[in-house]
Amino acid sequence: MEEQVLLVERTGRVGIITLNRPRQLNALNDAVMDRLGEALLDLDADDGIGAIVITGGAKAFAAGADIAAMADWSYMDVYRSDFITRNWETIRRVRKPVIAAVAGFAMGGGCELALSCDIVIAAESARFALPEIRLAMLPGAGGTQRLPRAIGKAKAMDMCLSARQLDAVEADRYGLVSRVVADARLMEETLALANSIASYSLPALMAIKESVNRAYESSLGEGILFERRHLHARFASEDAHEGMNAFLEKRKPVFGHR
Ligand code: CO8
Repeated sequence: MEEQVLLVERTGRVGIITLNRPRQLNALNDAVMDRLGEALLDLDADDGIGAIVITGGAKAFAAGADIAAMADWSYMDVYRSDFITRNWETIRRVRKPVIAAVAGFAMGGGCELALSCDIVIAAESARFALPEIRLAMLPGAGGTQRLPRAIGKAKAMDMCLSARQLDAVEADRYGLVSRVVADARLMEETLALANSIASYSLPALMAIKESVNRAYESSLGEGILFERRHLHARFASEDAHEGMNAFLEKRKPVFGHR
């Protein structure tokens, strides 16, 4: 029987994707990353979904790219197949909020996957590292770019050059994660957050995600202009008028996600 390397479920307006290679500590091979990309795009296209959670197991969110799969590859193999760009980058096309729920090891590509998500909830057991230097490799799934943007150059250099592990408290202090929760409450807290986010107007969520991401890709002036145009566009949405009127009428808004 084919191994189910990824589990996908829907609960209310939340899609949950679980990495499921526990024996390999959820090492990320092509099968996993192809399936992850497909699952993300499916959930993104589903009108009944407002937020997506990616999680792993109790011991590992993901211990990185699958070293066993990569060990014999040549330069021409990875260049011609567009390794990483081909499937790992699919997450960048997702317009709905994506939350990583991380327990245990988030190493190498696992840490980079978490960094690609919009919000990271860490269990107390979470351990983050970019240990590629030990393999004479480099964090090549966005790690050298997203980590300094997340935690600054000094901390990022320390992690990338020394392979140092951060525990959840340190990761929280540096801004790598959004919140730290007890392991036993990881999914409960993550789903409460995801459900609350998914209850808001989807086009407004998408506009906010796009605007925050723009901060990384543009000058302040360009980013502010982008944000302002998105704000102006909110006035063309039914949900924004519903949200403001509901506030004034002291009732709960009913969003049609339009
Ligand atoms: N790839 C393949 N298999 C793995 C990986 C991995 N990344 N991590 C763990 N495994 C396997 C082990 O080989 C072992 O298998 P087996 O039982 O068959 O021997 C099983 O998972 C359990 O692992 P351990 O016995 O090592 O468990 P420990 O609790 O002793 O240690 C660690 C846990 C510390 C997480 C340890 O497994 C470890 O150091 N793993 C490797 C971490 C790592 O180096 N990650 C970075 C990989 S490179 C990467 O992610 C780069 C991505 C970006 C672009 C690609 C360019 C390289």
